[in-house]
Amino acid sequence: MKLPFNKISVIGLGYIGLPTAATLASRGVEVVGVDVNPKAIEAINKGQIHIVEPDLDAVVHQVVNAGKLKAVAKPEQADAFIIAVPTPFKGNHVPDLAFIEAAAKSIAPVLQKGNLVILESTSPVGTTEKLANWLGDLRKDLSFPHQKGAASDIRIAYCPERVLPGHVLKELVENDRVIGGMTPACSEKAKALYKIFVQGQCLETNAATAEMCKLTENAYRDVNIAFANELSLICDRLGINVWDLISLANHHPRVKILQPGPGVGGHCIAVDPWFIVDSAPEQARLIRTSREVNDGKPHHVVDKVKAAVKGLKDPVIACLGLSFKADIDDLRESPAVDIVAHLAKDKVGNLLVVEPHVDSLPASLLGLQLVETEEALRRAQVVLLLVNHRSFYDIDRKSLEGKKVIDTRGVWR
Ligand code: SAJ
Repeated sequence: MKLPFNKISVIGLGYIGLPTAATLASRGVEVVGVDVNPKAIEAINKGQIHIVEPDLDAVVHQVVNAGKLKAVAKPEQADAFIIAVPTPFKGNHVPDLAFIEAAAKSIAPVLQKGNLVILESTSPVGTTEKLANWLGDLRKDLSFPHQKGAASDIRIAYCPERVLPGHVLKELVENDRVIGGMTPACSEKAKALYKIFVQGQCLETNAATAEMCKLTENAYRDVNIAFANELSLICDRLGINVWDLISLANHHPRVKILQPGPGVGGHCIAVDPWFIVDSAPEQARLIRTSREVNDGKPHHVVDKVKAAVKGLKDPVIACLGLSFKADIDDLRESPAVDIVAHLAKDKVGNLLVVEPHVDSLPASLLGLQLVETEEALRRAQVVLLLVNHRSFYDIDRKSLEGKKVIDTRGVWR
């Protein structure tokens, strides 16, 4: 089968870029990955990976050995460019587009007539238009969709990723994809690219709707988690078991409440809703409040621990779980880490930390003890469960007897 693109360049080889590059390469396309991190380049060119994602190492190993994927520091000519760089926010929750701008500057010199440029990074509405403008300013010899519409030399589209960390390789292929071309011709070309590996539907729309769609998906989840977290605060006040309550309410055929927790972590759900708030601050009231409710939850947990240790002499506290969600080893942007760090800073007892998925503690928890579950439970008077790892469900309830238990995930409800 002849592929519609012979050579594709992926800018940014992180949690999205590397799996995308490897998947494209596994379909026979020549893929050049570009990254600013020399360690990432070195690892990938050896057929290894620098991030944690199940099964990705085997695919990268195979495509690098087959000569289909290589990593470089500076972009070279290609038929299509996929930009998958981070979009963090600055102080005051304002989105920072510096990485996208740097990516645009790096590909501008190698762009050729007929090229397709796709932005995948989570972005505020209007970013694809900005990207087109940055490229247009640097390459006056080429025409872009915002200048020439369907007749443009370069096609540009916004196509967000929506894969769940831990299931990336499967979801990249199976999930439906939103394709937001700056013109219908741009969408058509981008769709041809995704059809190389996507089995789900490729749904065409415009760039602004596609940008908003990505933000909406994560804001929807954040608002729904905030509802559950707010319920947990109300139930604490009223002396009701929130887990039983939600389970009962969810028997209603049209009610599906999510689960409360110690707060919302990860790199997406706690960030993306702010991009909507920044774009429409007066209208995005519910979205902003949900962020505040979810960001407030770790403080509520810290207060509960402080109340639990009152009156105890030299209290020992077992903190179970550090990752931002269950059964992964990713500790970044984790409310569990923040809670333990806060307890340590305020010197709330002797903290024993349990995290079965890591061998060492992150920098913010240096000085604390990382121990096995059994030891922590044996020594502690207070047990604080922060992550619903599968192994914690197996804990013998007898080992909790006589201890004060704060279960933020409903594992022992
Ligand atoms: N959480 C709860 N209660 C719940 C569900 C989740 O407290 O009922 C917490 C988790 O513990 C975690 C946080 O929310 O701290 C986020 O976890 P998650 O599993 O909801 O989502 P992520 O961040 O791993 O991935 C999300 C996904 N988006 C949606 O489900 C709408 C994923 O599909 C996106 O691709 C990803 O963000 C992204 O890259 O944007």
